[in-house]
Amino acid sequence: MEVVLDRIVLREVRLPLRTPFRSSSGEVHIRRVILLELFDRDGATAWSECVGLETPSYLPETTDTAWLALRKWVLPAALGHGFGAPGEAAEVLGRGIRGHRAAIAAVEMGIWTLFAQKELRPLSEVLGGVRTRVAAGVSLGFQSSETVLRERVRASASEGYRRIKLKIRPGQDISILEAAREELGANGLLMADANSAYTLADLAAFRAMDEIGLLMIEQPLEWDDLVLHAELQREMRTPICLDESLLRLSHVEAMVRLGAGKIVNLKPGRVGGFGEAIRIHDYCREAGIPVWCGGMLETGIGRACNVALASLPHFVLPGDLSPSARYWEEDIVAPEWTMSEDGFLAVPDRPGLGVEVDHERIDRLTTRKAVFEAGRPA
Ligand code: OSB
Ligand code: MG
Repeated sequence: MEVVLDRIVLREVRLPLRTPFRSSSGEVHIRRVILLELFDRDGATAWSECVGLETPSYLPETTDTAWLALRKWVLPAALGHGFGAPGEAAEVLGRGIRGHRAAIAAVEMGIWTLFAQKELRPLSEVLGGVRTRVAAGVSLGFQSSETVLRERVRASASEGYRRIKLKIRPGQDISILEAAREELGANGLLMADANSAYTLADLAAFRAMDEIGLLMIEQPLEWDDLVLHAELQREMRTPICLDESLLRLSHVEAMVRLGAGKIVNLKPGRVGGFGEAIRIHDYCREAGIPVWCGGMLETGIGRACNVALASLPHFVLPGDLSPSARYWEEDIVAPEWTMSEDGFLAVPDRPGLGVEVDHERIDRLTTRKAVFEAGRPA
């Protein structure tokens, strides 16, 4: 089996979130997403999604920088190349490129999906997945009041979510976490994500959080730090989980060596694609580091990729994997992603992504489009 891409279509679509998502790294009202359509020489096609956000408030890469990196460097490396196996893609696409992991990942993940499509196998199976369903958690942004937050926490628990994550920042942390703990009871899985809003000077707040019985605290300190996280972890019982600081396997290895964290939030789009995500998964399994699948407010296309990845054996904690209706009035895939009453998303057992992509709706949502072909300068 070989994949040779002879055409890739880039589209930018704008999809309004049902409710704005507020974190310490800003607000998202409308998701500006790059979608890719990959065409194999033999006629097979696959869709993929780039996770870059509109602003560089989470990581440096954005929708616009990803478009540029795709057009100038990643697509020229991808088009016309003969891929003998999907595991070869990351090296070929990323050669000579520092950073731009989301741009690289978008094509890399599309190539895995294309292999799955051509082999008539579910993407999850091609990745090495073993689960038929994956546990869902919800990531709740800042709410207008503590009353509203309590309602959201209660509603999320009764919808079935198996873990609740609250965004926090200095001044909006202890009280909302205590409120959520009260709503969930002592045994409910509760965690916090700071998106780098704190420094080591906030030790008093961390000490107070240590009393709330959090499953973990995600990325409390700088987005590119490991050393200070190691200092903080020595001061806290609550496990630190890293997100922004982990852009490839070597960062995860450094986290473990330094003691900078005990849990990994794994997003394939953040680490350059499925190949690197699988290497991190395998390393963490060996090292005894729990892994869970993070989210980037994906459409149904990126969600299919996350669900497939989360079916691997060492995804041992619920992911940020909510159903379509938590984000969108209407998703761009059919069937939409739904969650069972006990908080699971089913892993599709159909070939490729396992969901149908709504081309017409995507065309209506498209704000820019560009076609790239092998052997033709862009
Ligand atoms: O820090 O995990 C994060 C969304 C966008 C960017 C970064 C993050 C998030 C979330 C939302 O927490 C997770 C989701 O997709 O539901
Ligand atoms: Mg995070």
